[in-house]
Amino acid sequence: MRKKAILVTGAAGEMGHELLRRLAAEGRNRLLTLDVRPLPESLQGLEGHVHVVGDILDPQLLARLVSEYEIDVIYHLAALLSTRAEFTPETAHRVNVEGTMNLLRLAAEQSQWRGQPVQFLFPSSIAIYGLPDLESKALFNRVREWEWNQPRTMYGCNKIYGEMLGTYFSRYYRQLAPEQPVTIDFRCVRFPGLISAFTLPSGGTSDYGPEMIHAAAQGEPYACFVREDARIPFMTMPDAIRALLLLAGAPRERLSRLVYNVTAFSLSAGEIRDRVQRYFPDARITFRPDPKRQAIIDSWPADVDDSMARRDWGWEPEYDVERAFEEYLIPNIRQRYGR
Ligand code: AKB
Repeated sequence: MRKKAILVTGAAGEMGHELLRRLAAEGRNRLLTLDVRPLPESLQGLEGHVHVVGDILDPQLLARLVSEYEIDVIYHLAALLSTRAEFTPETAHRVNVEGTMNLLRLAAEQSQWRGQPVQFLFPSSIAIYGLPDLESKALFNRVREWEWNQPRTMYGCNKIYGEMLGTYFSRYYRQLAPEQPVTIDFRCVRFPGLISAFTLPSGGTSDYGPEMIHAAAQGEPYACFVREDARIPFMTMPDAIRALLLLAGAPRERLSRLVYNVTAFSLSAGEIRDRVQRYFPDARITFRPDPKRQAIIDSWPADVDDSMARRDWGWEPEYDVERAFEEYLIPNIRQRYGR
């Protein structure tokens, strides 16, 4: 008899950290997590939880998981982020595209075995957008899901293809086969830059936001790699996980799309500096733009329109910019660094 499990890939990463805490707090204790790294100590020992150190590109490992577990929900978080992916685009393609394809195939197989849908949650990103210049960025201020889908990074290309693959698997996979079609209940959220009080990002291009806040709290100088006026949307990590879980829990018939924008607030790098200095007046923040990373940020929208998510599944961030700093980021970060 196979054991029922919720599979979380990329579980040792920033999103995995918050998702596991949240799922465990909800008493969902049949978690099967997968990552190339062991889990951080703080996440070890969750009741009923099995962590596997391994690669989503390893077919034997995935086959073993399928033989041991009946997986009915997959949170596929594993990915190489936008900056790191530019240094190793082929590896990024393997992890972000082939890895996603492997997981979708696993979901299809599971759904056939079970004779029931497997839910597949996929975090996408504002990196799937690509505005050609700053004039367009100013003009098309809050982009909707179907606008400007012209990414300029490998990660953005991988993510938009992941959205398409998920949609294909959900609606058309084996559409001409004689047997019953497989059913994958694919649901996707396009996230803005995410900021956690408890973990630091690595390999992303929106990293300057969280890095600036964490550096100030540690009393360290920070040279921001984008201009003061560089603006993109952001969200706190708890809101990001809330969005994923809300979407996962929404009745299927309420969803008019498979891919949704979500956001909480839009800030320029200079505005983040100003907010940080309110709490840490001695913060030493300078701006030393890296033209290449700046160009990536310039291609991402200043804000996104998330009205579809609000309408279809009641999305609303808990943390607007004021609450994000005042109630979540600053107190928790102060405590973390003892300042
Ligand atoms: C990155 O910067 O690559 C990510 C993202 C916006 O998806 N944080």
